[in-house]
Amino acid sequence: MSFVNMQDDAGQGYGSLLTEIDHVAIAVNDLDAAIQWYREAFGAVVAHREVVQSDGVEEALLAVAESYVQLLTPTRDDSTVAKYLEKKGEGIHHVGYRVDDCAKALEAIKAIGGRVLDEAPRPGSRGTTVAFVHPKTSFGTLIELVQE
Ligand code: CMX
Ligand code: CO
Repeated sequence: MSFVNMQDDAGQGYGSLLTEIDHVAIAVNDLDAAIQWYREAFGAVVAHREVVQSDGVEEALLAVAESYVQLLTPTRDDSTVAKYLEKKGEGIHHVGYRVDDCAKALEAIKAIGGRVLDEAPRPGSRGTTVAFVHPKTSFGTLIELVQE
């Protein structure tokens, strides 16, 4: 089996707007229990913890190389994550793709007829700029575009 290394001099994939997996987000019922499990199982520790009022969630970011595991729990009943937990139970909620320019990546999705959840980039956790893409557009995966 051959392997073609599609990288340019800067180490980026050719032409891709995606520069890194920023985070894998997992919806959990008990944030502290999930943090403890990751610590016991992997020695993983919390690099950042934050309540994001606008999304009705509290999240803990566990650093993995240049990326994060984002443990996510609702802070109120009308949070989208509360609805998710109720309907589907605990599990992978979304994937955060890191991009250099969130607005540009969002426009690229709109240009191919994609359904976006944010018409324009907005503030995310840890000072990032983010925009969400509807899972029905992206093969059943809720995507968060993350610009640091
Ligand atoms: N991943 C994949 N599919 C999902 C999903 C998810 N996380 N959440 C809902 N869906 C699917 C449902 O299964 C349902 O599909 P069917 O119609 O086939 O049954 C459909 O999407 C609609 O689901 P719903 O339960 O009615 O949910 P809503 O439309 O009310 O909300 C969504 C879903 C994606 C629009 C909403 O979660 C949203 O706006 N998310 C963006 C913001 C967000 O997730 N914030 C929290 C994280 C913040 C952070 O990371 O910092
Ligand atoms: Co996220």
